[in-house]
Amino acid sequence: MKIVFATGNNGKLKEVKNIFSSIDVEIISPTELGEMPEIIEDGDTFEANAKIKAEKIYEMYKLPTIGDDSGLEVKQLNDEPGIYSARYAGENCSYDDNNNKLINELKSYPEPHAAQFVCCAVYFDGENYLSNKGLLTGKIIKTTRGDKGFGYDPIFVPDGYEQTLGELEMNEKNSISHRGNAFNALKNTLLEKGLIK
Ligand code: ITT
Repeated sequence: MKIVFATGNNGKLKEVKNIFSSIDVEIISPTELGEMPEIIEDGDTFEANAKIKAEKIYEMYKLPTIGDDSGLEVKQLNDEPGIYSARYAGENCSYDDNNNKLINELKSYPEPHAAQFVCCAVYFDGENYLSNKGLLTGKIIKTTRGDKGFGYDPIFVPDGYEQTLGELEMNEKNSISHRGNAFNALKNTLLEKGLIK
């Protein structure tokens, strides 16, 4: 069976394909089906935005769909950038732009810079609505390390680790990450409810 993953982010897509690779479910992106439309994410929570993505793509392809909205909350910055993580340094900014802006913003605060990643995964198939949230706590460091993963991974060190997420293999990141936690819980609920096998 196929589940559409309503994302245009290739880093997320690889991770979620990996999470579902152990069972007989094919995770497919809107781009692989035809096109990924522009989606206005005007919700004020991670769940609201994940729901907007899942419903919009379900309406396009009429296949069971999962949306993911995620981001980084930095304690000393009152949980910013939060739901605005993708465009923290402005429209069309790069991951490097975001990382540099965050490192600069944190210069005037004492270390450690506690932070957490949040991911909300929402499943919608026209009838069933399921939602799961996952967290990963850690700290932001002053220089980038590692070229695996995406986004803020090179400047985020998970609690209990020396390496950044950018230095971890995908399997290891998925075993502890906000996305791994949210999607593994969602996968288990879908299995329990018999919505996937
Ligand atoms: P889609 O909406 O198409 O899924 P997006 O990148 O715009 O892609 P979000 O709106 O959920 O997705 O923004 C999430 C941003 O938060 C993402 O672009 C990264 O900057 C950051 N982020 C989320 N999860 C991350 C992770 O596992 N590692 C590093 N950065 C992450």
